[in-house]
Amino acid sequence: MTGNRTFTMIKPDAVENGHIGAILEKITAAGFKIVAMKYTQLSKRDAREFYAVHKERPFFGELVDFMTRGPIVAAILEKDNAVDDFRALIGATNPAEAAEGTIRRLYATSIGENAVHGSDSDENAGIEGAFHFSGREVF
Ligand code: FUP
Repeated sequence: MTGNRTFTMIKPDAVENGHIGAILEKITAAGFKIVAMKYTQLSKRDAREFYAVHKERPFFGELVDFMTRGPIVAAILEKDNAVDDFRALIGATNPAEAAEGTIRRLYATSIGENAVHGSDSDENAGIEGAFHFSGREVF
C-alpha cells in the first residue's frame, strides 16, 4: 500500500533565487494539497540530524553548510501515491540528469544545490514530517 503524504523542503538556493512561488505553483498544479507549511531556517544540529544517513559521505560538510546558509520552506504534501509522484515531479538528484519540466531541471543549479527535497519512502516521509512539524493536525 502506498501512502498519501510526503515531505518537502524548498532549499536555500531556490529561496535565494526567488523561486518559492514558482515551485509552489508547480506543486499545487500537479495535484498536491499543502497540509502544513513553514518558512524557517535549519540549525547545524538540525541539518546534521536530518541528513544523518549521509554522515559518512564526502559531501556531508558541504551539505550541512548549504542547508543552513539561509531560509527554507518546509511542507507536508498530500496526494494519492504522494512519495513516488513527488519524486517524479522534482526529477533526478543531479539536475543535469533530471527530466525536462521537472522542478530540479527548471530551478536547480547543481547536484549539491538542487532546489528541493522530496522524501524517498513513506517511512521517511513520516519521520521527516515529524522532524519539522509537531502537532495533532499533521500526523
Ligand atoms: P535525493 O533523495 O534526490 O534528495 O538525493 P540523496 O538523498 O541521494 O542526497 C541528498 C542530498 O545530498 C542531495 F539533495 C544533495 C546532496 N548530495 C550531494 O551533495 N552530492 C551527491 O553526490 C549526492 C547528494
